[in-house]
This record gives sequence, structure tokens and C-alpha cells, in this order.
Amino acid sequence: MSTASTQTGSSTTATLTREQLRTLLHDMLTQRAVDTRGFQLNRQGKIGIAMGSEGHEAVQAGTGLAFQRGRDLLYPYYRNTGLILACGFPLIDLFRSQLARAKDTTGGRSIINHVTARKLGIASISSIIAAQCTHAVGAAWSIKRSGAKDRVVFCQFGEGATSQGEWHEAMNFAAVHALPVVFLCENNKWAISTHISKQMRVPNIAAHAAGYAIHAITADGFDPIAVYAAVSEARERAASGAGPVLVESHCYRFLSHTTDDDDRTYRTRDEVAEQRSNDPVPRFEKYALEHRVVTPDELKVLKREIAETVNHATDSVEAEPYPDAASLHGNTYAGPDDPWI
Ligand SMILES: Cc1ncc(C[n+]2csc(CCOP(=O)(O)OP(=O)(O)O)c2C)c(N)n1
Repeated sequence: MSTASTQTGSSTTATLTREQLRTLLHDMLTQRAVDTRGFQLNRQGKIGIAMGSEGHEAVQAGTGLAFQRGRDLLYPYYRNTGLILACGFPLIDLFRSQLARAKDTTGGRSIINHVTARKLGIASISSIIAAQCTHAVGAAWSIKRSGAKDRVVFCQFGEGATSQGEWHEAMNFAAVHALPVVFLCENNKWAISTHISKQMRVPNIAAHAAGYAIHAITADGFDPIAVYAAVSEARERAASGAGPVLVESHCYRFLSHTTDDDDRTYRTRDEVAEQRSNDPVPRFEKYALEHRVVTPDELKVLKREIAETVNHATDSVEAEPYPDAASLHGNTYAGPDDPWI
């Protein structure tokens, strides 16, 4: 049975290889480049909406590194472009989703980034806030009942999702049944225009865990190593049968919620500038240079390669056809419903 306690994750507790540190750097730079491209495509009128994740790169790269491919299941939310890429989702398929092409995983019929990849263990993304939490817990229950060992479900959400009843139901059910699930909150302080102070009286999301006797770990969400350490530890604990763990990573959303809102109407430029001064991407670049993870030349080459990969992916997807009009009603109802697990 899990106990209610909270600890703070620290980057000093993780020993990462140079290769793993390079993976973190690569994934964070890729996420930033993909984000930028999404906003460019929107401004060019090629996609209807873009959802930025600037400020979430360290959380998602660190979590992606802790995810065990081929074993774990991921229940992401719409801001998880970097995370799904870090878990092996093909970049080209992400742009197929954004540009609504026929070869998109949903046939070009979903909102952007609402992809799915069963082979990778990545569940469909839902726009319904917190819906994925009960789904994730159901999958974790299924894993437990099957007797499978060392398999964990990752359930991602923003702090706003914790105002939904489903989130509390998921936490409680997972705790009661000691399920192998890690709840991962990307606390960026804002749920569109609603500040966290207008959502809850507790000082942070981790404080909720005690009410369910769930172990909680908090991490600096601008530090990918601290996030990796926290999520790895949570994963290990959940896999050992000790029950669910809540990891809260403190980060910030630097851009508007999507291209459809203007954050100048609800928060000050000073607040954004103050958070931006701690931007995880240049901060980790500096760390990587200082710790000789990469040389300055290698960093330049890496950035150029990522830019070329993103350019190539968008160019080739733009040349692909849209879905055929006759496919409009396809995939509305599921076919034979094979179990996931
Ligand atoms: C059930 C439900 N209610 C409201 C919305 C509208 N909505 C979309 S995103 C969002 C904010 C969610 O904020 P948070 O969970 O903190 O994640 P963030 O977008 O900040 O990463 C809301 C309220 C929705 N999609 N689903």
C-alpha cells in the first residue's frame, strides 16, 4: 500500500550517460523547432491552429527518457508533441496530423496533434480535459490483472485537469487498487486564461496526493535531468507494486494557449519575461556545453540537422494528398475492438 508523502526530485540524483544527455538535448531542441514550425504554418494559413509547448521541453524530454519503449503505455494530452516524439512517434506523422493529410494516423480528420500509435503504446490524444486519466487507470488495471511485470502507464496532464472530477476518480481508483500508473502533471500555472490560484487553494498539485494516500514527487520542470530522475523513480516504484505515484513538474507556458488566444489579455509581459529568463532550452544548451556533452561545433551541427529534418518533413507532407472526400464517414465507429494490452 502506498503511503502519502512528498519528496523533491533532484538532478543530482540521476547519473546519465553522455548518450542519454545528448538524447535530452536532441529532444528538447526538436520540440522547440517543431513548435516554431507549427506557428509558422499557422501564420502561413496552412493549418488552422497551433498549440505551442515552449517551456515544456525539459518536462517532456525527461519524461520521454524515463518511458520504457515496448513496455510502457503513454496517455498523453494535446501539449505533448515533444513527449510523443521522444517516445518514438515519427516526426512525419506529426506533421501529417498538423497538415491534415490522408496518411495521418486519424486519416486527417482530427484536431492537430491528436494522434495515436498503438504499436508504440501511445494512446489517442483527447481534447476532453482529464478524459485520459480514467483511460490510463483502466489500462493500468488491465496490466495488473494480466500479471505482467515491469509495465507502467504514464498519464500526462496540465494542472487545470485536476479541477475535473475524472482526475480525482482516477487518482482514487488507482490508489485503492495499487495500480502501476504514474500521474505526470505539467504545472505551467495557467489553464488558458485561468491562473492556478483561481483553481485551487492548495499550494501545488502534489498536495492533492495525500488525500488519496499517493506518493508524490515534485521536480523543477525546467531541468530535464531532475524530471528524468523524478519520473524514473516514480516508474520504478509503480512497477514494484507499491501503487501509483504523482509527479509534479513545475514549468511555464511561454506562448499563448494556442494560436487562437492572446495571452496579453490575461497575464503581464513582466511575468512572462521573468519565466522566460529561465528558458529550459538555452539553459540546458549551456549545461551541455559546460559539461562537454557536446562541443560548440557539435551543437551547431545538431541544430542544423534538426532544422533540416523539420524542413524535409514539412515539405514532403505538404506534397501529400488530403483525405478523399468519400472517406468522410470512415473511422467514425471502431472496427473489431482488439484489446490494447
Ligand atoms: C472537459 C473540458 N473542459 C474544458 C475544456 C476547454 N479547455 C481546453 S484546454 C483547457 C485548459 C487546460 O489547462 P491545463 O490542464 O492546465 O493544461 P495546459 O493547456 O495549461 O497545458 C481548457 C479549459 C476542455 N477541452 N475539456
